[in-house]
Amino acid sequence: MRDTIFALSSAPGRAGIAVVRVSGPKAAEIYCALTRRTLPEARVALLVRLFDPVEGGLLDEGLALWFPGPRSYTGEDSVEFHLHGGVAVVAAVLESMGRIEGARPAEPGEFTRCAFMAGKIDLTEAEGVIDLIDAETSAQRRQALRQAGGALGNLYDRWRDRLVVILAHYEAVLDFPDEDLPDDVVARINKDIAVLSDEVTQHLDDKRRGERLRNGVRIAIIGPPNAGKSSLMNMLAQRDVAIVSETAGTTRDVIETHLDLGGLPVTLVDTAGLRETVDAVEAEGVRRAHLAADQSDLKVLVLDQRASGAEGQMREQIDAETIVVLNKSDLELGAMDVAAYNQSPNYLKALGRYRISVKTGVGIDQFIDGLTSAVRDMLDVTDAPIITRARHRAALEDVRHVLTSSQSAPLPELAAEDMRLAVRALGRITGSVDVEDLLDVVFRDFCIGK
Ligand SMILES: Nc1nc2c(ncn2[C@@H]2O[C@H](COP(=O)(O)OP(=O)(O)O)[C@@H](O)[C@H]2O)c(=O)[nH]1
Ligand SMILES: [Mg+2]
Repeated sequence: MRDTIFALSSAPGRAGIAVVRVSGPKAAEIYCALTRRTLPEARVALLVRLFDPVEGGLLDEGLALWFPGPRSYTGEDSVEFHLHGGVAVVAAVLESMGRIEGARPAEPGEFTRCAFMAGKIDLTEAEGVIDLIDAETSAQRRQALRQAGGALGNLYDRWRDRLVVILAHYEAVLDFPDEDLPDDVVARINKDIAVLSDEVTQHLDDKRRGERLRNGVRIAIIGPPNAGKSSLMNMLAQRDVAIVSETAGTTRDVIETHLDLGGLPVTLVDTAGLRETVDAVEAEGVRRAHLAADQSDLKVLVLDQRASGAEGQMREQIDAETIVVLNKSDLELGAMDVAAYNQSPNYLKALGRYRISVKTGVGIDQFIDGLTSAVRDMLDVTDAPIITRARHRAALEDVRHVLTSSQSAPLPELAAEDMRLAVRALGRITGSVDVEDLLDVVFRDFCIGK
C-alpha cells in the first residue's frame, strides 16, 4: 500500500492558525482516530477536538476537512486540520499522526508530486505552483498563476499533438509507398513542420523575459568612486545596505539587495568604484564590479555631475542597457566644472538624462519612473505563455533542432525519427515521457507540506 503522508503546510513557527495536511490511503483512518468521529460530509469544515490516538490526551481544537480522492489536490484521500498555530500544538499533532501505521512525514513537494502522479497536473503546472509560493511581486505572481493554471503546458501539448498528427501522416507515406496517397502529402508535411518550427523559434526568441521575471532583473550600479553609488542603492532599498563614506574606495565587495520596483522584481547590485588602483583588495573589488556589470540585465552608471566627462573605463560601460545618472546636482557647478561638462562628449549629455541629488531627493522620482519603465520594457509583461526555466528552453532548442534536421534528412526514416525526438522533447517539458529522472529536478525546490 502507498504511504500516507502528513506535514505542516503553513509556514513553521508561531502563528494564528497552522494547517496540517494528510494524504494517502490512511487519511480516513487518521481523521477518525484523532477526532474520535466518523467521516464527515466531503469538503465541509467541521469544528472538532483532536486526541492522541494512543494516549488519549486532548491535543487541540480546530477545523477539519475531508477531501475524498480523486477530488482532492493530490488525487488521493486527504484531510486538512486547521489548528492553533503554536509550535507545541503542531508538534503534538504531527507526533500523533506518526503513530498511525503506514503514515510518515512528507518529503518536500511530495503533495504536489502526488498530484502530478495522479495526473491532476503536469510538470509545468507543478512548477507554476512553486513559483507562486516563491512569488514576491505582483508580476511574478501573475506569471506563476498562469503557468500553474496550465497556460504553458497547454501550449506545449498542442504543439505535441500537432507533431503527432504530422508524424502519423508521414509514417503513412513510409508504410504504404505504393498506395494512392495524394502527391502533395510530403510537401504538406514539410510545410506543417516549417510552420511549427517558426512558432517554436518565435517562442524561444523572448529575450528570456519569463526567466528574468522569475529570477528578478539584475541592475548593477556602477561608476567612479565617490559618485554616490552606495547612497543611491540605500535610497532605492530604503535602508542602509551599503556603507556610504566620503573616502573613495569604500565599497569593495559586491552588495546585493532585492527590491519590488512598482510590482516588478529587481536585484540591485552595488559595486566598487571603477578606477585604476594599486590596492590589491580594491583591485579585486573593481574586478568584481566589472563582472557584476557583465552579468547584469541593466546598468545604472552614476557620475558626479561635477566630474568632467567620463572617459576610459566609464565610457566602455555604456551600452543600450545603461542608464546614466548625474548625481550631486545640489552642489554648485564651478566655472571649471561647467566648462568640463560642456566639453564632455555628446554621448554623455544625451544619455545623462537624469540629474539627481540623492542628498536632497531632487530628480529622484523621475529617475525611479525611468528605471521602472526600463525594467518593465525588459520584462514586457504579457499574458502570453512564456518560458520560465532553462529546462524548458533546452527542450525547445532540441525541438527546433530536430525539426530543422528532419527537413533535410537524407532518408525518410531519419526524418521520422527526428519528428519522434521532437515529440519526446516536448513531452519532457510537461512530463508525459521520460518522467522518472525529471521528477527530482522539478520537485526538489519545493517546501515540505506542498
Ligand atoms: N552633496 C551631495 N553629496 C552626496 C550625494 N550623494 C552622495 N553624496 C556623498 O558622496 C560621498 C560618496 O558617496 P557614496 O555613496 O559612498 O559613493 P560611492 O563611492 O559611489 O558608493 C558621501 O560622502 C556621500 O554622502 C548628493 O546627491 N549630494
Ligand atoms: Mg560605494
